[in-house]
Amino acid sequence: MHVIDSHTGGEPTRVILDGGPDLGSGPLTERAKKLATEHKAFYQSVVLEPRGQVAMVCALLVEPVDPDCVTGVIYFDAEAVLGMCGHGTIGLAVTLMHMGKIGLGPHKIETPAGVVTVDVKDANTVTVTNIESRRVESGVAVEIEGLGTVTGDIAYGGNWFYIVDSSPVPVTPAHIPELTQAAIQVREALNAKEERIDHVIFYGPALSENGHSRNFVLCPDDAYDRSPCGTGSSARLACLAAAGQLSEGEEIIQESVIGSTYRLSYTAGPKGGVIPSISGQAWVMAESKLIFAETDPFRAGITL
Ligand code: PYC
Repeated sequence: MHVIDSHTGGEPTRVILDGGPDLGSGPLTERAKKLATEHKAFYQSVVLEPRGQVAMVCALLVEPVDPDCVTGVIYFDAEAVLGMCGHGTIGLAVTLMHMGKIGLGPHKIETPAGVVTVDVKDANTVTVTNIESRRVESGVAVEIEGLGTVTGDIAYGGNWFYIVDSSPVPVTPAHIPELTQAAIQVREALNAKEERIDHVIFYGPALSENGHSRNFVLCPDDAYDRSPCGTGSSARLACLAAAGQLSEGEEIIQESVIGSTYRLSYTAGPKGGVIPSISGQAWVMAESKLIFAETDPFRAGITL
């Protein structure tokens, strides 16, 4: 299995070029469902240690249905198949550029959440125009032991997010273990009522002079996003727009918990949401061939 690894603002993406399971040629939503329900062992073997690593998101390349797209892609982490992935799409565009498959300028990519556009500015810099994103509920309160009442918005940006504007824990690298624990508690409390939330985001003040805010993003596999999270930033843009806190075309700089940044803005969407624009940078780190030896006791990954 040939793979190319990159990172976007510190968050790794492994693009799988060949050797994935046959998912058929139906709509990407159906192929993603098939991957999730019938091939968990395959996707965990690629992403889990020792072959992968805890923060990694994989991008399985598939034939697109839409002939205008340069590729189709299905993203997954160790726990879940994702509808879309912003950092992964920036990493994928930089990888396709590195391979000589695309050049500078705009290209369409098909994901299970819909068709997105990447505008490749240089070898490392990409702007993603995501699918229409929307706030679905605001002021949703949950009681969390040790934290008290936590209030946030539920929003969709290609994945489902619960977004807390004023983090119950300081959003700094030193607090990552507590942030992780608090976000897991929040996700479990919310999903005890209704299984919908796959990511939780806590927002705090920016640490840089030009930053709008800094975020901590908990992913489905309980790893935190090293990047500011493209789909999470899309959901957040929808919330800011719905609350009248950000105008169409206004640009903000979003910091991740480790200090990497995206430039974000939106235009109004046709269905009342927002069309997010996410600009970030990725670097290719490795081109490898993964080997799955029959005699390797951990060929399926370490599952504890
Ligand atoms: O950038 O959308 C994103 C993302 C989702 C999970 C990790 N990164």
